[in-house]
Amino acid sequence: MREVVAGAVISNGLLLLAQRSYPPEVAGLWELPGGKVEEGETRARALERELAEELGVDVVAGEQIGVGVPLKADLVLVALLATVVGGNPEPTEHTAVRWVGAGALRQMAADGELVPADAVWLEDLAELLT
Ligand code: DCM
Repeated sequence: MREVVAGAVISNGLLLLAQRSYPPEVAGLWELPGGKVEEGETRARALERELAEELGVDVVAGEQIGVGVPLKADLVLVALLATVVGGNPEPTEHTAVRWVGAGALRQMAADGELVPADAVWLEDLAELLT
């Protein structure tokens, strides 16, 4: 089973979202940024690496939030809390980033603006933001 790890990066009570640029089915939708866990890598290390690569930000990964979400038969998506310890997120692979509170996050979910897999975590995330 392979894993994709996504970061619930929270700073000053706001959650970091990144807008996908590909593939076409989800381009324009917003996600918790992350990527695939490589062989021999911990989830935490993978998240720290991915956020450095994709957003140029140093984070420390923490606890899992929410449930694992199956993406394919052999691929599961897991979210970890993360704290920024250096840098400001600047998208390199994403179209944009934004910081949202619970209200804006709920509105985006209601408007279908979140990547479907990530929308499963709405209540977990909203709770962390209130
Ligand atoms: N993915 C997702 N939600 C995230 C991060 C990733 O649903 N927060 C999915 C999209 C791809 C797979 O995980 O199917 C790998 O992500 P990427 O294309 O960013 O490497």
